Amino acid sequence: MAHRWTNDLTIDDATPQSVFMNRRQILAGAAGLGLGSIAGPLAAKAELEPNSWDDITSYNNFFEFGTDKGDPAAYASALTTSPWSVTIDGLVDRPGQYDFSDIMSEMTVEGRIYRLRCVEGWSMVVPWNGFELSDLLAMAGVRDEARYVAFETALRPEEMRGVSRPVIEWPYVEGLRLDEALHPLTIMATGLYGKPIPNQNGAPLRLVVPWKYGYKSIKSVVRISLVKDEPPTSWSKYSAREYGFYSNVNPNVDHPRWSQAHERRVGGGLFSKKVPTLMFNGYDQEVSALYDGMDLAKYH
Ligand SMILES: Nc1nc2c(c(=O)[nH]1)N[C@H]1C(S)=C(S)[C@@H](COP(=O)(O)O)O[C@H]1N2
Ligand SMILES: [Mo]
Repeated sequence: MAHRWTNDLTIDDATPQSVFMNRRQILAGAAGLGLGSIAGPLAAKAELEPNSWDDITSYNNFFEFGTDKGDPAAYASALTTSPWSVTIDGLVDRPGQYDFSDIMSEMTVEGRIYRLRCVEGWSMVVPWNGFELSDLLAMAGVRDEARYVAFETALRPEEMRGVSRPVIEWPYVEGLRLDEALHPLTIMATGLYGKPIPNQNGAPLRLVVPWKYGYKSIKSVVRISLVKDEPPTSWSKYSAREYGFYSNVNPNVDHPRWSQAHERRVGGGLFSKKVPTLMFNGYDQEVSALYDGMDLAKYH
């Protein structure tokens, strides 16, 4: 619990972020009074208009089920998501295989409306339900030596028709620096529009890191490991020059093969508009302090 606030965020009292922080503290207090978990809508940015359920659940990247945008919606129903457990291991006090329903009984699920910016140049606004990753990590007890968090997606060839092809090296793996993982914007999503998250979006739980390109937000997580060194990630293994470990959304650092200055908002119809991509996907105020003094072109 205590480590949630160690990020050195400089927050002006009038920012939406501080309202959000206060809300969190109120929720934490309510939980302390034995009121259990409280579900409530929470828009990190009130002006965001979410994409429709249909947009969010029919235009997906989940390569374990194929590389076409419609493949996950067509084939991810084959994934058995109950029972489900997440192994939390490495540099933690309480390593183990945590049952998904046991996790849910301990976590406070909230609504978070976040932008999602895919490295391919499209974007959506998604009303997730989920809990803060920091709460899950606190459950396992992060040891002082831990510096990074590694994540792994399930690998089930009998249920995942896409993994017979070596699109990337399976299983899909991702990673965050520990302070990024503990940041209050970083969640494990378990729902969408107040309903359980559909398989194509990463059921039963997937990471969401809204200031990074979408591929960091790894789906259908079965393992979370606290480690000392920067872990390998699927897309860096595929091409480190194109997909770095950090992968922060940055309109000033182009992909070697295309510009990242603009994005196409999915769901805008035939003439969907291109809009400027925002630094850290619009979460600049909340997260830029994490990267103070870092060359963001080098650590892309
Ligand atoms: N395991 C796994 N996680 C994944 C992917 C994937 O192919 N496999 N695709 C990523 C990419 S590229 C994006 S843009 C987002 C898409 O999330 P969505 O389909 O819920 O919009 O999931 C990410 N997480
Ligand atoms: Mo993506």
